[in-house]
Amino acid sequence: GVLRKGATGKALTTDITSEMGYEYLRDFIDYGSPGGMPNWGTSGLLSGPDVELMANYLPNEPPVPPEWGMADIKGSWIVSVPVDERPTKQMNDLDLENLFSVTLRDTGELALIEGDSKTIHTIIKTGYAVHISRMSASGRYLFAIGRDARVNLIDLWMDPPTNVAEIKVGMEARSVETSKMKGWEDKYAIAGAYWPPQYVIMDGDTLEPLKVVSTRGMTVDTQEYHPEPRVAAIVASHYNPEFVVNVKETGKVLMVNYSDLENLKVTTINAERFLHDGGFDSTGRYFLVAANARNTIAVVDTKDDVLVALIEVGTTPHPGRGANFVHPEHGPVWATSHLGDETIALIGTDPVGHPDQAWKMVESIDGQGGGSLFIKTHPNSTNLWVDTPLNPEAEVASSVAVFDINNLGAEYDVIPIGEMSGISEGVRRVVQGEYNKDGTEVWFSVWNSKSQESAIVVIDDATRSLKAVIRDPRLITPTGKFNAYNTQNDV
Ligand code: DHE
Repeated sequence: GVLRKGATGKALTTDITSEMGYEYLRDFIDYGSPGGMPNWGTSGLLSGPDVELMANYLPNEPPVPPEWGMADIKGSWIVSVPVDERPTKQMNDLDLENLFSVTLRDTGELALIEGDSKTIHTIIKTGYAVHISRMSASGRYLFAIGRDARVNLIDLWMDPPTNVAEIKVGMEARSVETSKMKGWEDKYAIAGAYWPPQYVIMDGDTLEPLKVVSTRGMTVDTQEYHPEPRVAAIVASHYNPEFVVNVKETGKVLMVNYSDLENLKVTTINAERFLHDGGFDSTGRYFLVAANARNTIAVVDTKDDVLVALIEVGTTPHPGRGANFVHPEHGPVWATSHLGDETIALIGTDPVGHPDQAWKMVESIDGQGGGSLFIKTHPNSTNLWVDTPLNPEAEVASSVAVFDINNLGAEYDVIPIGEMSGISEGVRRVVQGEYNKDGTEVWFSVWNSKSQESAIVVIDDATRSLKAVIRDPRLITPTGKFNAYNTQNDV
């Protein structure tokens, strides 16, 4: 956080950094750590002088950034294409369901890539170091959030798809979502900010800011005040007109009911500190979120709005949205990999059919190593793909492990995605598998630094063999890929 109080990583307040000293800080930034800190220097992401500058900066007191209230939020709001000037039907011939929105992190852009032809259709300017994309419930609108807290609203019906509104909900942010409850489709959007620690509810088709709510408050365990409880993952409930807002430093899950914004009802569920990312179980009722620095997965019932369980897993779980599949012995499970160790934890998610396994870690299997960020499968697949982009070993960072979900005890295959890309320069971190709509292909980013070439490698899921490589000079630092249908339907 901006106050450097620590969450996934340790605190970097000046009492600690001055004790560590310049050389320690420099080497740590240079080489990274097995706990998940990237090797910024040796990977070439930061130059030598940049690393030295950062090591010199850290013993200085962090400046407290300004607040960003409704007047600032409203002042940043632009509707470039008003609703009545937008098309009333899809004007392009894109297969919108199999479209991929790809984060081009370091250029602050999205590439819209056609799933079938695998060509870049449009590049769209977004916020700084754009982070995630989310689809509206109808599938018409695409929302993106930049690390500078800029939300972009893109109308996929326009030819070409175009930014129709934008707004800045804070100074720094990571999450955006739209209302998905039946009867409320496309009505509202929400974005969560890291700084100031707050969330903002907006009109779904204009981004007009309607409500801003601070998340500052007491931690869940020691019940002490925290000045910077950042908003991490946000998902939309399918059971109630609510957003599920995960507050990192206080460890609370806020069920924010959007049916009456004037008399806002928020159910606060006490979970565990350092909530970060997570996803639904296969039924869409339970949300499983990693309290990563507590090695715990919290399970929230989004129908009854209660905490179901806190489950201890491996070191620093990082599921992305996690992976749901039916385990041959334990029934439906949800899986996460870890930043801090090589394990993959499987959690039973079927309290009715498999009550003995429900909300327990039923199995832990070993993958290639730590530094994993994302795990993926698809209802039509029997493969479980596990990336390891932050592993300090270049070979592990540039390949993925794939398991047969019907025989998890068998040795996994290692697929050298970085090598398959045909690119020879850089660390070639392989990050975030994402399926196409029908679950026959899985797409991986080969993520190099801004000045080097990157690519997307498409694997045929059934044969685990190379299907296509997308190389294009515009594909600069591709990271997250969001298939429109899968994102819209929480697949
Ligand atoms: Fe992410 C999701 C925060 C660094 C790629 N990332 C998320 C979410 C949060 C988050 C809170 C969940 C959003 C949601 O569901 O609403 N990410 C952070 C950070 O705080 C962190 C650790 C540090 C930072 O400085 O931002 C961070 N993230 C990264 C990266 O470096 C990654 C690998 C590359 C990039 O593009 O920046 C990265 N994060 C992603 C992706 C998702 C994500 C691809 C969505 C995964 C999905 O399948 O839904």
